[in-house]
Amino acid sequence: MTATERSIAAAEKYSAHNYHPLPVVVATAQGAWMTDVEGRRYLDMLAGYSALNFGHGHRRLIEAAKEQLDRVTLTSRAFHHDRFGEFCTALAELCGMEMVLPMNTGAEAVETAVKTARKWGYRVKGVPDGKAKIVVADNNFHGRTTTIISFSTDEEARADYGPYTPGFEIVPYGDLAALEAAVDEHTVAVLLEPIQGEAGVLVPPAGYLPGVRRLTRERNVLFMADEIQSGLGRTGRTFACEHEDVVPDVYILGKALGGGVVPVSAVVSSREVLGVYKPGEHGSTFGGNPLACAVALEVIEILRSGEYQERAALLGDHLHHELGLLTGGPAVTAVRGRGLWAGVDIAPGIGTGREVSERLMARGVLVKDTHGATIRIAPPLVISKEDLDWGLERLREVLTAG
Ligand code: IF1
Repeated sequence: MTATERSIAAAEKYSAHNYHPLPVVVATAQGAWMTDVEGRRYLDMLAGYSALNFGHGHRRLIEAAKEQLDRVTLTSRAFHHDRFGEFCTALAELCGMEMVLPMNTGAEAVETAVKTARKWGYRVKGVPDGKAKIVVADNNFHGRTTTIISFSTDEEARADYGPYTPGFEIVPYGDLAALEAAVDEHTVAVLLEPIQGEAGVLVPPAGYLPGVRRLTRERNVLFMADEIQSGLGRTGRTFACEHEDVVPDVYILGKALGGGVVPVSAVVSSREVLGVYKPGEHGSTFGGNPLACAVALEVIEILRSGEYQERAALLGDHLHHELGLLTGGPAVTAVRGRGLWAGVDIAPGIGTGREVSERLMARGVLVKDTHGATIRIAPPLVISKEDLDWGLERLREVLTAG
């Protein structure tokens, strides 16, 4: 057996089959490239679903982690530590907000946002206890906890997990009239991805996000933007909401906030909103730990220069120009996205998203399919134009080889 076969066999035998990974076993990675156990190199065009915006092994992030490892890695929130106040200050400033509640995974941050909106609804807005409603969009993806899949429209994500958490209403994404009709006196928040990732990198119609902003402000409802995948440079701006000059009441962040080194997530908002918490009302063992804060502080410092946002904007224009040339041909039926983020719909005759992903893997490019016929392209923002063009050439080969 090869090293690849041995590793996959062990995973098959001893891990639950809640994923169907491509048959590649990564051993090392640097920048936009990964190397498997056989020494074969692959261009990473998934970047950990945007957790690796700054690439694999970013020197400043690794150094920040190494330095903190020799100081203190965990205190719990029972005590202060010397990176915590610094991290919360820097993140609040990056977001133009007043307060931060740090967690670890994206789903934990979304759950925290749901709890925050409900508590704000009862304690500030004056919604009767137990009546709080949160409006979400169809085809959303906000994580995989029992409450979050309760408002999913993806049967694969929610089947067999009932009974489901009540208090959510689903409206069509991009439909302002439907959203307006759903918001009532018990509505405490609207929770949306500014661009829907798992749904296939769906950019909402122009004017939708500003319309959501206007409506939620008029109705005293929190606009909570899940920027876990769309945020922190991916679309060519720090936040995807910026493309339409929208500032939500609440940012929900994760993935790239930890630089692909450690899980770091957070809810960022005003003192009026996050000020609803009293000690003991919410928490997490690892939330805001020293190692997470040290790495996230370096991520925030990197983002402050705007260099990665600029790269994603410029290279993203090139990416979408090249993908646009494929659209309308026999192989690609549609392309969507912003910045260094694209969803490419493959024509049925060419193959499924999974089949195209496997053909790309054979040519040294790693992407992830989503919902059957779409492949997601989201390389680390550190990718060079040459490497991006090399990856696009492999895609053209796969799409024309048939
Ligand atoms: C998997 C999808 C992407 C997210 C948004 C919250 C979370 C995610 C907008 C939760 C996480 C990940 C989860 C991962 C694959 C990936 C994914 F395919 F699942 F839907 F990116 F599109 N909000 N997305 O995208 O963050 O708890 O995972 O840290 O579950 O397979 P998490």
